[in-house]
Order: sequence, then C-alpha cells, then structure tokens
Amino acid sequence: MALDRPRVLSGIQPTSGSFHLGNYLGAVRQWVAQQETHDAFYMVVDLHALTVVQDAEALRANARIAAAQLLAAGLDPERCTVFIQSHVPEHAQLAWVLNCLTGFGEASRMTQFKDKSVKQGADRTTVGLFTYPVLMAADILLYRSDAVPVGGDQRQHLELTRVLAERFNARYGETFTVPDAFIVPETARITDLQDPSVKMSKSASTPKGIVNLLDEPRSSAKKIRSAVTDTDTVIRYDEEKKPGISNLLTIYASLADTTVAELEQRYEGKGYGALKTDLADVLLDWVTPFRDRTREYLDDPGTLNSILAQGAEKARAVAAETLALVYERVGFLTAKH
Ligand code: ATP
Ligand code: LTN
Repeated sequence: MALDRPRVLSGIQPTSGSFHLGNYLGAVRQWVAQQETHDAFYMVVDLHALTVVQDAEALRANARIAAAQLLAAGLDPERCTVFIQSHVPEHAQLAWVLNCLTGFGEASRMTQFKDKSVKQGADRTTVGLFTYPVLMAADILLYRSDAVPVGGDQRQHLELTRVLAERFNARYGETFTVPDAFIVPETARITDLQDPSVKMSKSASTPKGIVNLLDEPRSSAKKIRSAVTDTDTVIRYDEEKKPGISNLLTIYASLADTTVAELEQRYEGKGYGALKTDLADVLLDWVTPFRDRTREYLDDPGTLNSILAQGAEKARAVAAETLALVYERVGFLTAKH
C-alpha cells in the first residue's frame, strides 16, 4: 500500500442480517472503488450497534455476515484493511477523551439522535446512543483519515468530527487530520420503495420498502415491481414531483453503470411497468452472485477469521500510535516499570 495515498476510513453497523441497497449504493460501492486509490480502512462497527438492544448471538452472527458481505461486495484484504471495531480497543479509549471535549448541547443537536430517541422513548434511549457520534469521531480521527465515504445521512456526524478535530488541535497542538466527507450526490439517499419520502433504512423501513441484499432475489425483484410510483406515466427524474420513479432511476443507473439521462431516453414513451421489469432483472443479475459469494465466505469461517485477525492487527498498529500521542498530549502519565 503506497504511503503517499490519501487515507479513507468508513464503517457500517451489524444491526441486521443483511445490508440493503441504500447501504451498498450510498456507501459500500464507494469503499470498493476507493481501495484502488486510497490507503483504505473499513470496519464493522459493533460498538455502535450496541447503542440499541441487541441479542448477543445475533450481534455476533451479524458481525460475521457484515464482514462477509463487505468481501463479497469486492473489498480485497490485499488492497485495504477490513476489521471489526471491537477488535481494536483504541476506539473506545479515544472516544472517552473526545467525550470530554464535546459539549452536552452540541451532542444534543445531532438529528439522528433526536429522531431515534423520539421513536424509542426516553427510557429506552441509552447514553451510548447519545454519544454515538463522538465514538464515530474517534473511529475517524484514530486513523487520521483524509476522507470518509458515507451516505448523506452522516453529514452532520462528519461535521462534528471536524469540529472536534479542530478543537483538539487548537487546545493540545496539531494532532488530528481534519477529514472531509465523501458523499456521492446521486446516491446519497436511496429511499424506501413504499414511502419515497424517507430513506431506506435497516431499522425503520417496512419489509416491502427495503431491498435486503441477502433476501431471496426473486422476492427483491418483486418488491421493485411493486414499488410505489405516481399516477403519471412519463419516466422522468423529478425528486419532488416524482420521488418514486426518481429513486428507481437512481438505483437503475448505479447498478447498470449508466446515467439517469440515458435511461430517460431509453424509456421514452414506455410505461413504468417496462422500467420496473428491466430494473428487477438488473437487480437479480447483480444480487444473485453477491449472495453466493457472501455464502462462500460464511461457509469458510477459518478464512474469514484470519482476514479479520490480520485486519485488526493492521488497524491496531495505526490506532495505537495515534492514541499514544493523544494520551501524551492530554497529560496522562506513561506507565513505566
Ligand atoms: P439505520 O437506518 O438503522 O440507522 P442504516 O440502514 O442507515 O441503519 P448504517 O449501518 O447506519 O445503516 O449505515 C451504513 C452506511 O450506509 C452509511 O454510510 C449510511 O450513510 C449509508 N446509508 C444508509 N442508508 C442509506 C440510504 N438509504 N441511502 C444512501 N446511503 C445510506
Ligand atoms: N454512523 C455510521 C456508522 C459509522 C461510521 C463510522 C461511518 C460508525 N463509525 C466511521 C464512517 C466512519 C452510520 O452509518 N450510521
């Protein structure tokens, strides 16, 4: 891995048994591309998943499934570092230091926390969910990442990360790289197939509104065919007036590596049915081998374990160095014999 390459880091939660199309098109697809051009670190953020109640066995299984999907999507352990967040204890350690730099009011303004805590009710909302963005900042700053490829919903968390990096640097001297968000505007927000006014989401979408990559491909194709559109028949991208068809065009263009404009032309004069049927086929062709590759990794736990162990070792080497510097800067005593 060339040292002069800019560094990227990103993470995905093991909060369900499958990634969905939004995760793939909004984030993971960029991860695969950036392993060729960047010094890339990608992780499964199991510490973050614990911010909402998890069954222990399910969490363990989902972390493996998440890692297998990352590899099936095209991450190559020879080209990038793939690891599990809890294998690198420095994440929690740096998060504490950053917690002590974060204002209570500042954390209270995070919209994802506000949305999720309102949905769950105050009693079921943990302090972990409240400090989740600070842990995310620690994830990013530990690796001195230049860029962070994520979907548009993470923009505010990235902004907090930048603020915390600048605050630390101003108080203790230049330590952290101030990272940029890397958000692909076209796929920043894939919406729910049944309610195109909200994002497709692991925790909030209904089964018919979400395309899980590991679901039976024919059932996913059916969901595409029954996606909510408008009563018009013209195939045209218009997020405001035609959010359903615009979402399908976005998904189609990215999966088939073409542009929305080209699709608008190709489907001129044809109805929504034709577009949906073709997109269902495109999805089927992509998702079927993806599922098979994921299954192969899951059927070979020895290989998966060793990839993750190697990833953790590489990640830890970088993380430990940053944390040691931080501990020194904030004034912790070094343990000596
Ligand atoms: P939840 O909605 O339950 O919080 P999630 O589906 O957003 O979960 P995460 O693990 O939090 O899943 O997100 C992983 C990555 O996928 C993030 O970079 C996030 O921005 C991106 N992402 C998630 N949903 C979408 C979406 N609908 N469109 C585009 N990107 C998305
Ligand atoms: N909050 C992110 C997941 C995440 C992440 C990160 C993304 C945790 N740590 C570090 C990028 C960099 C989300 O997808 N909901």
